[in-house]
Amino acid sequence: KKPLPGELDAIETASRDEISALQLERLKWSLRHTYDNVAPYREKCLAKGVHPDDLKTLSDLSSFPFMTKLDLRDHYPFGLFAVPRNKVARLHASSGTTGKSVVVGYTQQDISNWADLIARSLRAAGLRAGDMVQNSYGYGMFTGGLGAHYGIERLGCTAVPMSGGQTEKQVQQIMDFKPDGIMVTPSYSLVIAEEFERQGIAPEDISLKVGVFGAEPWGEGMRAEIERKFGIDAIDIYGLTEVMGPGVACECIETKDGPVIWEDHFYPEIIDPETGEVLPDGEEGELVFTSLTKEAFPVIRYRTRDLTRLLAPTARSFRRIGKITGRSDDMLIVRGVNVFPTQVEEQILRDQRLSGNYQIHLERDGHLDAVEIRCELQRSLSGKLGASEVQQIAKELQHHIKTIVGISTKVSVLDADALPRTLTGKAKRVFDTRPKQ
Ligand code: ADP
Ligand code: K
Repeated sequence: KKPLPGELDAIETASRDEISALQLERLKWSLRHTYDNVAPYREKCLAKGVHPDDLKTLSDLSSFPFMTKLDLRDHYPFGLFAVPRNKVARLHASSGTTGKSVVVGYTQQDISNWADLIARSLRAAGLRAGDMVQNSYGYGMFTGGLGAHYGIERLGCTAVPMSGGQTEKQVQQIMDFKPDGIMVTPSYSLVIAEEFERQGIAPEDISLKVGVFGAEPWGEGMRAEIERKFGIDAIDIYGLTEVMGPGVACECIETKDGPVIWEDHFYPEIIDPETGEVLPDGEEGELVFTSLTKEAFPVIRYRTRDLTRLLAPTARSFRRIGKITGRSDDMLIVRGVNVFPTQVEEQILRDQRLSGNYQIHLERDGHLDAVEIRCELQRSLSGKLGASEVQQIAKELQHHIKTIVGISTKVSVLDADALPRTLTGKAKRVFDTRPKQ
């Protein structure tokens, strides 16, 4: 399991001084590249009176402006790209705070670096060239499927581009092809495990040795359950679309003590989400990333909204992140898919037959997240529609949420005024009773 000498990239075991020197050199390049080529970020710097030449040490970064999801929305779709569109080899997208998604781009070099980092992540997870990996992350605009795919191939493994869903086929392929590894969201892996159980297949008869799980928070309890049900080592991989996709950080099989940040490509900071001030390592706050090598879509001090801590190096020379304990915005993660309540609201407000009042209820149904949307008829229609007409409204809303927001929901259309109103303050919209990780 432990990597042999020469198997790792030299920088993974370099001294802190070597890492800092490389980071500073790359940070200067990245800041300059962004300032010169991304007008909206340059304007932010000018407004704050800072210039890339002011950066002499890594900690000088703290005087530079943040980037947020709002910046991505305001400059949708390509306004923050640092290279001409014809140099962009690929686009991916993730949820934005409203109907418009967040769009990111990669040059050929970016795609290649990403493949290297997924390959490094898989190696940290204990996989090696020649192994077979079933990739059960969703293919498409999500970064999970294709991002993982290129890394599997880069390590020299056999890629099985299964994508998500079709649980029986997932199981059949694992039994027929005998892959060594699987990449999938932790919650969906338990659905696959259940199908193995249903078919009476014991963990020792499953070929898998390692699973690499991410896209949603999961805890040690879930790790133990996954490891027991598959008879594997379960490894945590972390990432986000805006910064690259999966593979920004990944756990090492020898320690399993939190994802190691690939600090030669991403410079992390933890800030107080209220004041924006940088906090010392070990303190809990919001994770912020600056890309050090990205060409098409560089990010400077991108606020992830993920709450966690920076931990000291263990299995590698890079620092680790602790478990993600929550978020400093209202983004929900439903079966690995990011969802903002405002996206759901937008779909409700589009339908003139509905009042704008609604609730989103989330619970865990078996291993998976279940979402119910409760909304109300307009007063003028309440009591005047037949059951089938009300059913039709629910069906249409469910369809719009599925196709535009990307999640399956149960929609309940209630009579006018069925949902409580708050007379003071903000209405409580989200009722999340899922077990906390
Ligand atoms: P991905 O497909 O890698 O999940 P997204 O951009 O769709 O990328 O979602 C990124 C968000 O998902 C992160 O900001 C974080 O909230 C959550 N996330 C991703 N990986 C993990 C993980 N291993 N543990 C906890 N949360 C995670
Ligand atoms: K996610």
